[in-house]
Amino acid sequence: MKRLISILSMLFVFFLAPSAGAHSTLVSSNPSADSTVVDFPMEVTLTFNEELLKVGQENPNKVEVFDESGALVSGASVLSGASIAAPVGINGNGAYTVKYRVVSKDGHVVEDEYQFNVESPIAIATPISAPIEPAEDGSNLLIRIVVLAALGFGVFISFRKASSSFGSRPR
Ligand SMILES: [Cu+2]
Repeated sequence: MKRLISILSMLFVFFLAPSAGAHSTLVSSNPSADSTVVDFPMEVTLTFNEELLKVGQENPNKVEVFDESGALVSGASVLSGASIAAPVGINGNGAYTVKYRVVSKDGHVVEDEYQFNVESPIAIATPISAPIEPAEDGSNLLIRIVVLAALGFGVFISFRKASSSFGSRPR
């Protein structure tokens, strides 16, 4: 038994060890790591040294871009052979972090992150924020309560109707 284990472990080392060093590595990216771009990028593209793994229609590979506040600014990742890209919505200057998690052909997960900077001369000084909500005054609150009560009543009535019609359903 001990001998079998040692033979198996030798086979394991012989066949699996070389592939361990052969998993995907990032070859290039756009915007590239630690670079400064003057135009707002429309997407972030990462290119690896080999095709990334795709299981059926499932894409286990992901690239995400975050702004300085940690907010996600990228959309769904699109895999194309050895490249993976994600559309980004960037309209402000600053440092952006690209995080990726990809699966090599050999099944190994490779994940890392890098940063790039955006320094556009046409950047909006203060990023467009969500519209300012009007202060909740008394009448506003009352309207809200009335609407909520009406909604609740409507749900109650339709529920009663549904249950009574169900009860009187002919057999
Ligand atoms: Cu590997």
